[in-house]
Amino acid sequence: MDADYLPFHPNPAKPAFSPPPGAVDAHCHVFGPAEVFPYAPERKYTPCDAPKDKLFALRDHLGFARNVIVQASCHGRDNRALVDALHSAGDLARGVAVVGPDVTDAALAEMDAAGVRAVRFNFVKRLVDATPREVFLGIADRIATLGWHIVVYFEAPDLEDLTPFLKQLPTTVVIDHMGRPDIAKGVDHPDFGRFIALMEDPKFWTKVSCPERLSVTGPPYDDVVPFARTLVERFPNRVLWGTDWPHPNMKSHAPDDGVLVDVVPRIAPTAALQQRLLVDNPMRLYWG
Ligand code: 0GY
Repeated sequence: MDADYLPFHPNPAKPAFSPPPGAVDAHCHVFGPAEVFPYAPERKYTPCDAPKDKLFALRDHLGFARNVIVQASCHGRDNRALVDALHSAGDLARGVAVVGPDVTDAALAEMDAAGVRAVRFNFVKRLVDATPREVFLGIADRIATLGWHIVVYFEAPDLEDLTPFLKQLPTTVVIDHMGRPDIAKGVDHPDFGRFIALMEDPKFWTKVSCPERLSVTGPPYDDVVPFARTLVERFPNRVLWGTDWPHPNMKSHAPDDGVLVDVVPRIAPTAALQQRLLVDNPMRLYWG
């Protein structure tokens, strides 16, 4: 089965930046291997296999201690590859699952025991068929009782329409990839202002991740730095960072994860900000 996009970087550089002890890569995926954990029939793309042992080797190579593994759309609602990786990682990983309204309480309890701490609601139209909002609200009420939170993935043009729904959700809400701003518009554009206004509500967190997807200029992603740095400095206790390895759907280039880690000191310029971004915040949310 051939992947629809570039394979992940085979040999990422050792970053110049040393993450603080206990650093968490709070957004990454495991894919397959397909012969053990087949991809979902309803998927919108076919990924390259990116199994757990490769993820753990990358974690060690980059100087990180822990992972938050996020269920991606290519595995649909079949969280077996995720749960298997969590079991292998022991206390060194937590998970974000994708479930439907038919998920049983027993399945939720099993995922909780494995280390799942959130569900992901995906609104990106090229990745998933739409789910009615009442369905998401029903799932939200059920996972709230487990103490889980909600991770949402959407693109900037959908923010205005989604805002009332997001505010209605009963848990902490983590927004993937800064709400995917249009970097070409610049950091002072009202669209990014709308995202910052949403973040003023303390229920919202965001991942200052994915410069490789958002950048117009490419590596080392200078054009994305002001967006992420603004969020880190303004909301230092509600930001997370992740590699997004193995970078599904990247067609422009296969990002070097070492180069991505070297973006961190540019968006979190002090040791205190780095400690919150990479250690304190993810530990509070996923290991607290
Ligand atoms: C990401 C981004 C992407 C894919 C998914 O669930 C997914 O398939 O999240 C993307 O293509 O933007 O966060 O890894």
